[in-house]
Amino acid sequence: MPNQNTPSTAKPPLSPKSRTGLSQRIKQWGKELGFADIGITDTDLSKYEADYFNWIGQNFHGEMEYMARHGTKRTRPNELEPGTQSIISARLNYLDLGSESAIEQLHNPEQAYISRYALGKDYHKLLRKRLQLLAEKIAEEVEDFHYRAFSDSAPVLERPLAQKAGLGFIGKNSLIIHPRAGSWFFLGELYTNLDLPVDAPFEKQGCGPCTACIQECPTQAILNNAVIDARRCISYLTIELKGSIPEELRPLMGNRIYGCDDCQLVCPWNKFTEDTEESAFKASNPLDKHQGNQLDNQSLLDLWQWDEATFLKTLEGSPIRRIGYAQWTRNLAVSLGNIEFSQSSIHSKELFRQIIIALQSKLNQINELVDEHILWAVEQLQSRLEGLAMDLEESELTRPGDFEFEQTVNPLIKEIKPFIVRKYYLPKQK
Ligand code: B12
Ligand code: SF4
Ligand code: SF4
Repeated sequence: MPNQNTPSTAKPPLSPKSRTGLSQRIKQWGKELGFADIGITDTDLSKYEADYFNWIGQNFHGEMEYMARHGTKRTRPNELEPGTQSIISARLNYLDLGSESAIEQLHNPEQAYISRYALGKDYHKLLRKRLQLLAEKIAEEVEDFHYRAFSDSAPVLERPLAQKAGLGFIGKNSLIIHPRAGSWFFLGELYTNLDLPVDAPFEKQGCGPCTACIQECPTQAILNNAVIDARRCISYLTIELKGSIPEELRPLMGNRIYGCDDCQLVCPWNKFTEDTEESAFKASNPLDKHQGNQLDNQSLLDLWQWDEATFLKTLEGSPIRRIGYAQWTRNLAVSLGNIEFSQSSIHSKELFRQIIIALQSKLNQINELVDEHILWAVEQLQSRLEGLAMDLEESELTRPGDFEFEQTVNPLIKEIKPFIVRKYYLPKQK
């Protein structure tokens, strides 16, 4: 295991008593460094190994080839870092309770919905740096301390490790949930060569009879045993999938252009969500200092106007930049194609036309993949325009007292996803 630190002076090996004292101090230091919680566990993930390979075997990882690439390194920490004895698992809150209401954005088809974890700066480096600071504290006390810090950056089974370290239970949405803090946090780990006392795993599964996330998932990606078919998950479709988004799933994505939060928004445990203390994760964190853009309140059409230079400059430091301009444009095209208006038909017709012109202005500019999604979006809007024209004709024929047309509208139409999230659980905004 590479030693990422350089201990200065020689110190005697730790006694059992001082190991317990050290683990308590690690937790204290973790809190001082801003982690919401720290737990310690060993390297035995045998209980989860079969589940993991069943998931891969069913191809639920889709095109995330890196999920299958590392053999048993993910489920056997010593194969990733020989000499690992204890794993320190940490969680860091990211939800900015001061940001624009997620539900209002989701319910407004003209607005762009960006997953709450991506409203501020990229978490990967931030978490690893913070873990490194924790490791440096440990190194001041322990001779021959070896470690490696991870956060979504290597073949590590982060959720099972967090559950074993007592940070929360694995919900039916597959996320780690703490009954007093919900699920809006990132996970990170220190693999260490220390033999520390382990914490009790979080044994109680807290979902009970609730199935809200399974029912509300717009694409029905959650199988009822806490297993996600990533190929259907909007997070995968918008971030991980590089190619063409399956046509049958496009209408279900609604206005979600980067990631998806529905299975957290509907989770009752999230009424206990803690506000993030990290300024880097605040939506008000100006990603581009010159423009002060906030990603929690942007319209699809405004984002569509960005050229590649604006995309790269504005999203400096944001995780969104990783998907690149072409994929960003692909996602926006799908959401523009999903727009439905509730205003008067004449108003809608005008807006549809504007959007079609905006979409067509980017044809033949980026690549064939983007063009294919633009053409799909234009087709959707055109067919809706034709529908509106028919509605207009029908309403001209409708005389006062003639409600026949209204009555034949399917009452379930109001329940059609993707814009409807029936209930959600977040603490009141500050
Ligand atoms: C691949 C991946 C994805 C994929 C696949 C999701 C998935 N559920 O597997 C996609 C792109 C869809 C995705 C989406 C999201 N992700 Co993601 N993702 C990962 C990643 C890189 C690997 C996860 C993995 O190993 N999946 C494979 C499955 C099989 O493993 P697993 O879900 O952990 O399942 C094991 C256990 O749940 C267990 N298990 C389940 N039920 C039971 C029951 C029993 C009895 C037992 C014994 C075991 C057991 O067995 C499984 C196999 O070992 C991790 C980072 C990491 N390295 O771990 C982040 C991670 C899981 N993602 C994270 C986040 C935040 C998200 C999103 C919320 C982002 C967003 N807003 O768009 C969504 C949420 C979607 C969802 N409901 O999962 C966070 C989760 C934090 C948390 N509180 O749990 C992580 C940990 C990243 C981080 N460092 O913070 N993600
Ligand atoms: S992130 Fe969205 S699409 Fe993915 S499982 Fe959760 S609700 Fe479903
Ligand atoms: S929404 Fe309900 S079923 Fe889903 S994770 Fe939360 S408590 Fe569990």
